[in-house]
Amino acid sequence: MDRTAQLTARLTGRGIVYDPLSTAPSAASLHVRAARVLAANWTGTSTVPSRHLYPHQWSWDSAFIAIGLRHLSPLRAQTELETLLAAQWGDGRVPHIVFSPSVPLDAYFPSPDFWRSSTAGRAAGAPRTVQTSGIVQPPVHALAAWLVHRADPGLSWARGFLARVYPRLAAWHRYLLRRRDLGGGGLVSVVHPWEQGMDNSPCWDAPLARVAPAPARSFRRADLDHGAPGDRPTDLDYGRYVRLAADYRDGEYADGSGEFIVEDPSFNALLIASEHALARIAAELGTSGSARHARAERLTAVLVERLWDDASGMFLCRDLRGGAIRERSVSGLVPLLLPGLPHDVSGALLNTLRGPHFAARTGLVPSYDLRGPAFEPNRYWRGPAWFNTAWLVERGLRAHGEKGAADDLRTAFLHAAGDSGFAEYVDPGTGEACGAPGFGWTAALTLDLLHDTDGVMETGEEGGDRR
Ligand code: 9WN
Repeated sequence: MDRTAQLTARLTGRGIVYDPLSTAPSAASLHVRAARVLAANWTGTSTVPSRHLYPHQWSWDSAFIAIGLRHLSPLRAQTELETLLAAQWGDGRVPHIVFSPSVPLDAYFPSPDFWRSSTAGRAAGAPRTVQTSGIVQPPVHALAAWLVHRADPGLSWARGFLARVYPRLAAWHRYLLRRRDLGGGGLVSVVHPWEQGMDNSPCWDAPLARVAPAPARSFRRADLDHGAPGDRPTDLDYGRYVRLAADYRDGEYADGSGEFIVEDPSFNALLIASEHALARIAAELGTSGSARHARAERLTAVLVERLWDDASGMFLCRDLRGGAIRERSVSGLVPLLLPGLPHDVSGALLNTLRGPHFAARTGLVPSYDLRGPAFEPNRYWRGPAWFNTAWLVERGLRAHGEKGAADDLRTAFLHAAGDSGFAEYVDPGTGEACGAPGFGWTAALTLDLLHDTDGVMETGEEGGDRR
């Protein structure tokens, strides 16, 4: 056997798909380098997104990280999710940050003394022994739990993993569906831009404009100690984030009265995908998942009814205090993940992805409309390409049988991730690294795309579009 054949056999044996004609040694070295990032960011019970910029556990980061970790260590992947879920509040919410007590207070702002979860969150059932934030992030967790279980069912059964996480995941979805349907139309609302995860997207400019910023002298940003100001949100946006979070805290984290209430396509699509996953978990545990699958199908129909926009060929956000939001962001493409979309909707989404607003030179997906008035290639969620959203779109393309486009996006992802040193995000035109290096989900999802090339997300009951 020659060297190439030996390498191919070795990688194939480890579940890495290796194409000797294109990316010869890079698949192996990418795997090793990505694993090193995850080892460096591992705290013993969870993984930080970045040692310096984000030194605690973040909710949707942990879900994406677990999806990648399952290829390295299913035990670590299970532990990652269990650590997060252990910080769940009594009302079912899974907090967006679980603070590490060993990290100095001034390492990240807003810190535990800002959120005051164990006092201000008492009525909502915040845990007493661990400090958390009081807002949430997108519900990718049931999807992650299902994929982690499937990576090593033997270990999962032996540890009772699914039986332990299922009630917590069910309570999490219940919180969202019952307490966060603030528009009364069936979809879940976010009450802070950090909840949606794409913090300073131009989609929030109009709803945020109504919010009086907290005075600049009332807080100190820690992010600028580690990130370039040109890559990060502006001080004005930060002041508004702080005001919204402080108001929510001062209202004891009760839902419904805040100034920022938005229905977002990506957040809801991830809930739907996770509800399908929860149905599969239920079935695996011996109870019927069909009611959950049916609910996920109903939610898909509501998502289309409330947020689909024919004119732009994608989903748009809805500001419940102000009306339609016309900005196009990658959030409106994420529902491609759902196999149960009407055929004309998925077809239009595919066209939009290939069209002038989202077809970037690197082959990645920009976070915001390349032709939009607010586009900035380096600033956080106002244009740069992020790896979690690329992964979601890649899985969506596969779910809709678009193998060629999915393969191209996968190749672009792996090149950009490796070349950028697993950056937090990159310029969508040049691939230039931005934000934090050695970023958790970039490394984890690199591993996932190296190992899981057929992308079986199992996000529907049987899969396939509705005609
Ligand atoms: C606020 C951790 C998080 C991600 C978010 C990303 C960024 C935090 C920040 O980092 O948000 O939650 O301080 O900017 O926008 O998606 O989960 O990686």
